Amino acid sequence: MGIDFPEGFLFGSATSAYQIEGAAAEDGKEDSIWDVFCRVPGAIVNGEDGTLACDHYHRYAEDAKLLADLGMSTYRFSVSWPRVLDSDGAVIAKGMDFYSRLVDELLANDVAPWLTLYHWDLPAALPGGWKNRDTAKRFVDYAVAVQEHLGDRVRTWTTLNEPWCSSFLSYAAGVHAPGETDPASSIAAAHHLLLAHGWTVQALRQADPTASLGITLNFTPAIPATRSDADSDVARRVDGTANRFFTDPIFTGAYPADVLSDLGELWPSGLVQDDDLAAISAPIDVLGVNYYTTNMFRAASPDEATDCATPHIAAPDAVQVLRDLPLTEMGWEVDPGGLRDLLTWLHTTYTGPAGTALVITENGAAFDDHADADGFVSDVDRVDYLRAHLGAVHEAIDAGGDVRGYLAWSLMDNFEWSYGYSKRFGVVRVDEQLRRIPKASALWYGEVARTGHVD
Ligand code: GBH
Repeated sequence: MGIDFPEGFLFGSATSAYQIEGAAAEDGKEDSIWDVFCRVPGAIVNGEDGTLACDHYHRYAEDAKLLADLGMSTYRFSVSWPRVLDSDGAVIAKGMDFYSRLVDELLANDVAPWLTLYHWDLPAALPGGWKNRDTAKRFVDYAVAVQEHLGDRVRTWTTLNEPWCSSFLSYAAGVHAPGETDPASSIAAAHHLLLAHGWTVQALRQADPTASLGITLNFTPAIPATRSDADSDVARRVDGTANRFFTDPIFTGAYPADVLSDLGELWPSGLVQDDDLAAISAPIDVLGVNYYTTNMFRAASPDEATDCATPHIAAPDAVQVLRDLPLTEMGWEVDPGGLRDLLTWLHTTYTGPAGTALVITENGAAFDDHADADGFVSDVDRVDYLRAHLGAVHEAIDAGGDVRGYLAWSLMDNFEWSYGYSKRFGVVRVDEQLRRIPKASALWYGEVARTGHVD
């Protein structure tokens, strides 16, 4: 009974710098846009921030051992750009050394380091942030500096985590740093992020042709509530800016025609220059897939008020329709079948033809955890979530998808962006004293990682 993953299938877990490190102003680290955003009254639940977080900056050795104890074969973490380069672009030796020690500690514990260069903590000092094309150039300098220091030991590199969040959620919906609400700016940010990705792939590839390079995208498949033209069209428009806005330029070298036409006048003139799309479509080895849920939409009736803070800039008339599915603490529907269909679509449409592998770089859930008298959390709901999604991954492999690994989000409870510490995604609990206490899900998932078997 149960299922077995192919030999060599990678199991691991993931975190990001701002969500776990703390030490926000230590050893010469400068502000990121998240340090600044957290100071805006009302931006974060309970006014919380990542100043201390899980104190991983000081507990990294313990955390590397924890990963090994749980049987993880790989660990995806991110580097904080303003921790390793100052506002003049010079290397901050102590900050860079932190990541060097972390990598050594992981390797000593037989855990392969998987490095994400950008998980949203842009240096606050960069003028205009991602609205400014120059930020993409600065990103390449940063990436090359990190490669010079860690490239002898880190074999797997992800340029960006979820550029949809760093553009549309950050510059149009205003719920992520820097908290702006201008649709045209969000399009500029998205293009400059893609450009930073493409130029970086070219630069890292040239310096080290043997490294594995990729990008991680968040996918929220959008499906229509009915077969009516209006509902199908609204789902198509959400899917266009949420998903195909990124996959099309990366794998086909062009923005999708329907998205360009939907965005029309919003698209800033002169944004895309000669050779940009050639750089953006530089071949990659791995497409990282972050999947949490699938959303069903219907079109609003003409006089119906919709949420004006929507990041779906081509679909202000989109209304989400909840299905009869269980919800996580985030209010996200649990839909593992959506992950199987997504992987199959990606393999067929984009990654298969390009010879690019798929890895689930994030999947997991927040639930209302309760610790017993010993501090132990028996999170059967999270075990069920992980089991169901691993089953969906296995189905996608059976259907011919080239899926090579699965990384659970997250290794430990951490700073959940605008939700502060109120939402817990960890398979390991972090208590008030910052002690790490594996939950039932960590013990269950560790067994899966060691055996490749899901019960
Ligand atoms: C990831 O973002 C991040 O990479 C990670 O840092 C974070 O901790 C983790 O997920 C958990 O949130 O918003 O109702 O329309 C995921 C961001 C989540 C954005 C799903 C789109 C769609 C559901 N995505 N969301 S909804």
